[in-house]
Amino acid sequence: MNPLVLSTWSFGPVANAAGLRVLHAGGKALDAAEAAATAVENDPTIDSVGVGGLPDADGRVSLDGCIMTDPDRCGAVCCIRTYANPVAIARRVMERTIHVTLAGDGAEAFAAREGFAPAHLLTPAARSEWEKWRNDPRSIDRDHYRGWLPPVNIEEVRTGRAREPSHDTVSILVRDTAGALAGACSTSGMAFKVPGRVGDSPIIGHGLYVDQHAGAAAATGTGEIITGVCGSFLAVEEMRRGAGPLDAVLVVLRRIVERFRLLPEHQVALIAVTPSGAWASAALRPGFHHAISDTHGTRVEAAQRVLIA
Ligand code: SD4
Repeated sequence: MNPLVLSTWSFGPVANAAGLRVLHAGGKALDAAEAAATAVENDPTIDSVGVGGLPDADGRVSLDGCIMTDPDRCGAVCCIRTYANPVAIARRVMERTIHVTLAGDGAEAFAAREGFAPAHLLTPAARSEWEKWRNDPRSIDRDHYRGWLPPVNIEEVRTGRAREPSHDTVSILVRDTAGALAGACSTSGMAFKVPGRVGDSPIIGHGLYVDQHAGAAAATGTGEIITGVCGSFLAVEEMRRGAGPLDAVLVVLRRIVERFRLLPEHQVALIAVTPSGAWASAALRPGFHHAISDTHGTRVEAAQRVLIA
């Protein structure tokens, strides 16, 4: 069977290359998903995942991540402040504990016991972005904890002159040569978030859901919105009922459009893979790219469908 790696955003090739290396060496989808996430987490130039991620409102980086192959095989960690690789720690939670999710100090103590090496996550570049944000009076509506940068110019994002506002979680779906599925999701979360905030990414069913019998789906974008519709779970359940992967993710995006009063800075994108290897990507708004590696090589492409043009 031909392997497949599908990941979010234009840094996806970093993830896919690491995942493919594992698959070509005969590794399983789970190992490939972990390797793919780890490669992005360790790249300090990517400011939304792992080392180099933008910090919270207090200037402290906190990472979230999860990994999954089936309803009874998943692990997650939230609010990791001193380790670079939440997905690898999440895998240990899955494999070495009876739990699914560890958060904060407990997750860090677990990582220490498991022998993970502490890392300094705040890079000078990320610190300087945070300082700019702190010092820009337009940056934050402190009374309402909106915690966001000056208004997004969607036209500039659309034409590629500006990047999307830190909607850059790496979500990875893998199908290996045996046809097994796995997924991983890793993020530093919303930039300059309220300290303690956890988005969709490490929550099973929200940022990621995998079921060998139904398919795999993963999300990126405004976590509060994805959580509100259990985005990845909903997409997988649609595939279980027979929908193709594109129709499945469109059901999620349409539900969001129906049920939320969307602001210009809200973006959500989903990727999905079926057990037979069909895949899809779609986004609420223009600007989202996925990276796909299959028999035709690796390509970074715009979402197959955009709901709000
Ligand atoms: C979050 N969903 O923490 C993440 C952020 C994100 O692409 O996906 N960015 O809300």
